[in-house]
Amino acid sequence: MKTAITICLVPEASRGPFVFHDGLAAGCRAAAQAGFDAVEIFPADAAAFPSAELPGLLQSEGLTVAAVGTGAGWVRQRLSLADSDASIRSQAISFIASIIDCAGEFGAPAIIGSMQGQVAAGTSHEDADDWLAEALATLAERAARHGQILLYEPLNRYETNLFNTQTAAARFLRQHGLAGSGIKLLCDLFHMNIEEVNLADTIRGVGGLPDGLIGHIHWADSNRQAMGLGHTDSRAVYEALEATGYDGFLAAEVFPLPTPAEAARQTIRSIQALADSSSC
Ligand code: LER
Ligand code: MN
Repeated sequence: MKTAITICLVPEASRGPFVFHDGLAAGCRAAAQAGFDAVEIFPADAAAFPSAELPGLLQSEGLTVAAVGTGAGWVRQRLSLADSDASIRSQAISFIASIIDCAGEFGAPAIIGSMQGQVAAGTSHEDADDWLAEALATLAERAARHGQILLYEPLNRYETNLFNTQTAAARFLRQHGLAGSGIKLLCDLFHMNIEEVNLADTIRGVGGLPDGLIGHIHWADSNRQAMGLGHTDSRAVYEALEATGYDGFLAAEVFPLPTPAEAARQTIRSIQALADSSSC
């Protein structure tokens, strides 16, 4: 498995669960210094995506891009894929599509987390599911043009009422014929700690056969700090991921606590210890 760490480029999300908030160059330097393979970038929008600056930084620091977040469309513009207003849904799709294009240039997938939105009052769950499914199909097609998957991230109950568990999200993807369409699940261990009965069992369930739906991991402890600073059984999670054959990223989407550098070092330590003692 490969390691990644988050860089937030959005001032409005300065208190969000991202490790580095001091710009792209400083974030890449710190990521490389801590020993990460890749960065996960949270841009304000496609226009602000650092397409010009990024290649040089990746090359000089020996990094790749693991994934690109789209949540700023929700944070800054309140756009979402499940909005009952079709024109908002369409703006949300365009917002994400243009980020998919930016991410695709760097060989990375985009993440749909907060941008999925919620079932609004007065809207049926069924309608919201259909809107979300339609949007995901369109966006997966866009991602496929770049040879990329699209990452769909179930969130905890305080952030969405669409799908809170990985199993419910997997069922939704399968029911809408999306499971084989290049859409994969992002398993954020923080959200899962709130919602799942057992993290490892869930991972084995959605990541194993028949469709191997896990595409990315947000490697966060139970309190959304770096792994090892909360009470998640990281070994059980890691072994479950290995059992499914997962070889993607473990990306630290965590608070920069006690400091960004220490959260980065702790994340690397947590993964290294598991990798060193792994039988594979
Ligand atoms: C939000 O809580 C989250 O986990 C992000 O990855 C979604 O954009
Ligand atoms: Mn997440």
